Amino acid sequence: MTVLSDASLTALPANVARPRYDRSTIAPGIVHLGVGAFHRAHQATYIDDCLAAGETGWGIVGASLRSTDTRDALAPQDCLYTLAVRSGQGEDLRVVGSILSLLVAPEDPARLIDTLCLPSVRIITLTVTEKAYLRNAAGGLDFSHPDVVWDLANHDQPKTVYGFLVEAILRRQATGMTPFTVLSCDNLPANGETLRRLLLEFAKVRGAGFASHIDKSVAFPSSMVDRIVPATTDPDRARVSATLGVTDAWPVRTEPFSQWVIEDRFPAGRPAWERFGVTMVKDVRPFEDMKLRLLNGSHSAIAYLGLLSGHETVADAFGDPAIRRFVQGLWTEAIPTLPDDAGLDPQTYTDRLTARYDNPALQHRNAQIANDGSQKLPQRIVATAIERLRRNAPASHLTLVIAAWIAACEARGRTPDAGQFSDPLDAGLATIFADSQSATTTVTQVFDLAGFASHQAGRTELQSAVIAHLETIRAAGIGAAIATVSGE
Ligand code: CS2
Repeated sequence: MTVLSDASLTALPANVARPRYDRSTIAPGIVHLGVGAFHRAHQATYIDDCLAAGETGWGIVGASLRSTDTRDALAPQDCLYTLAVRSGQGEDLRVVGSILSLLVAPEDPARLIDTLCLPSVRIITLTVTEKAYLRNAAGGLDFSHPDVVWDLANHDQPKTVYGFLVEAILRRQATGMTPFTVLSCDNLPANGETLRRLLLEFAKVRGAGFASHIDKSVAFPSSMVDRIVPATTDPDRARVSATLGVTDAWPVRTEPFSQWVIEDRFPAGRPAWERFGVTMVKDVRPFEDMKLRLLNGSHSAIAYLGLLSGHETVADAFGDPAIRRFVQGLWTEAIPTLPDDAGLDPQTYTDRLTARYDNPALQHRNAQIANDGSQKLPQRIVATAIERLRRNAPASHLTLVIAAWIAACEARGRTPDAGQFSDPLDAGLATIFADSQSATTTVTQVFDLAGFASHQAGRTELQSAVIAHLETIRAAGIGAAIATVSGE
C-alpha cells in the first residue's frame, strides 16, 4: 500500500477530512516540545483549524525529547497523520497537516536550539508530562538529577526542557530577537507559573543575571488542556489505513470532546485561537482545578481501583457499579474544594465526564493512566484530601485512591491482573515493597519517597487514613475497601 503523504491526499476517500491549505506556504511559528499522541490530538488540531482558516504563520515544528518513534513513523509521510475520533456512533477520520517537521532532540540538540531561535518562532508549547518537570520531593527543581547536572555544564547540548529553553532565550536576547512565549500544556496546577519558577531556579544557577532577564522578558501563561487520548494500537493502524486506502504508520485515537483554556498573555503574538473553540481567560486556575480534581482525580481512581478489581479499561471499570458509585463519592468530596465564584458548573461537568467515561469505543487502558502515579496524585488527589481533612470534612474516597495506588504498585508483577505500569520512583518503591512490612511502615516510607504533603498540616491525618485503607485492602481486598467507604 502507498504511504500517507502530501501527494496521496487527493486519493483519500471523500469522507476523510484533510488539510485544505497549501502546507508549503506555512511558516513555523510554534515549536512543540513532547510531540506525543496527546499533542497530535489536541493542540495540533486547533492549529490545523487556524491554518485552514487562512493563518499562515503558525505551523508547528514538533520535537521529541527522548524517543525517535514519532519522527520515524511520521517523517516518511510528510508529518501527516490521521486523527480517529471515536464514539458509540462510529469513527470520523481527519488528516491533520499542522506539523511541518519533526526533530529528535538527543540526536541533534544544536538543531533544536537553532529552531527555537528562528525569527518566525513566537510560541513554545510543551506536553512533556509531569515527570519531565524534574521536581524534587519538596517541589523545587531537582538539582541532583543527572540531566540537570549535565545541562548546567553543557549549554550547547542540553537534555532537559530547562537547558533548551534557557539557552534559546539567552541566544535570542544576545542577537536582539523578540523573546518567545512559553505555553505549558501539561496536567499540572498553574502549569505556566510552575514552569517559570523551576526555569528561573535553573537560570539562576546557570549564570548571574539570567533569571532576572527571563523574569522580565518571557511570558509563561498557564493553560488547561483536555482530551482523552488512549495509546494507539496495531488494530487502530490497520483499521485507519484500510479506510484511508494508504498506510498511516501512527494515527491517533481520541474522543469527540476537546477543551483548551489559555491565559491570554502572548506579548509576541498568537493565533486567533478564540475563533477555533479555545477559551482565552485572565486566570486559568479555576478551570485547571476543576479538571485536575474532577477528571484526572477520578481517572486515577478508576485506574487503580479498576486494575485491582481486574478491569482492563476505563469503560469496563466505570461500568462496575461499585466503582461508579465510588467515583460519585469522590466527586462529592472534591467539588466543595473548587472555587464557587468562578462561574463553573461542576454538576454539568461531572455529567459530561460520566458520558465520556462510558464511551465504549475509546478502549482506554487503566494501565496507561496508572503510569507515573507519584507525579500525578499530588495535584489530582493529595491536595484535595489535605484541604478536606483540614476542614474536618470526610475524605475517605480521596484517601482510598492513595492506598489503591500503593496497593496497585505493590501488586504489579505479582498479581497478573494488576497490569504493568511504571513510575519514575520505581527503584525506591521496589525497595519499600521488597520486605513485607506493616501498612504503617509502607505508607510512611512511600509518603517520604514521593514527598506527599510534606511539611503540610494534615499530613498525619492523611497518612493514618491511607494506612487504614491499605490494611483493609491487604486483609480483605479492594472490593471490601470500596464497600467500607460506600457505607455498605
Ligand atoms: C489521564 C490523562 O493518563 C492520565 O493520567 O488522566 O491523560 C487524561 O486522559 C487527560 O488529562 C484528559 O484530558
